[in-house]
Amino acid sequence: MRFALFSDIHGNYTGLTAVLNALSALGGADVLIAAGDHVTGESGGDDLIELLLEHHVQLVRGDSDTPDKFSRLAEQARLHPGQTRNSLTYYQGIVDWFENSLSKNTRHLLTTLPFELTFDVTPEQRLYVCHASPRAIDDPICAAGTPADTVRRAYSSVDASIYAFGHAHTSYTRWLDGRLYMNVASVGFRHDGLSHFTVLTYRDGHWISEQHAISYDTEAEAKRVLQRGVPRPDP
Ligand SMILES: [Mn+2]
Repeated sequence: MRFALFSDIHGNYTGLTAVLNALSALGGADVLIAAGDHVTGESGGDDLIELLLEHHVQLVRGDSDTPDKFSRLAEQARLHPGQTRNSLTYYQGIVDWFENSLSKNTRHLLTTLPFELTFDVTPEQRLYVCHASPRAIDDPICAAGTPADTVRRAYSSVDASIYAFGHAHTSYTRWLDGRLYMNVASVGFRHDGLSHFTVLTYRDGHWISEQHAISYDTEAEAKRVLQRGVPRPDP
């Protein structure tokens, strides 16, 4: 059984295309999973969701897939100018982008995505996938340096052999108490011109994990972002 996992595409249509091509060159996978934050940031909208569905990618919901987070941040930026990471213009721009640039169908699909997926590969081997952790869609514990006890607590409500997530845009694998924790991000919102994805294979009683980083045409993506007028975060 072979899984392909990636996360935090954040609208990077060009990066996603490169990932799908690279995956196909590697022989494909039985199950493809995108672990949330599919849109916002780079060029893709309806077209990106269509591409994912065409490739039968199973989707998990991320904290950037619906406008509520951006509405909240816009409110904070309005009340406390200069104290948020980005300006009110950016946050309000993203709220408007959801309304004006995505079809009703795409918005509906994004708001009804599951928060988690579970795959029982054997009676003993369960793969669990969510955007950040089972306790919060934006749990800030997904980076590699998180203390072991914090990680244990964050995922303790779910019993699995492998936990896959994204949210922090750095891929890694980590063994803890005989369980594997994997960050499978990110395809988009990067500064190194690379898109990351993970191939996870269960064969003859063993898991094999491969994490890939591949280049994509950053200029083509930047051009698409400009052409479409997608709001960009402040530098
Ligand atoms: Mn996120």
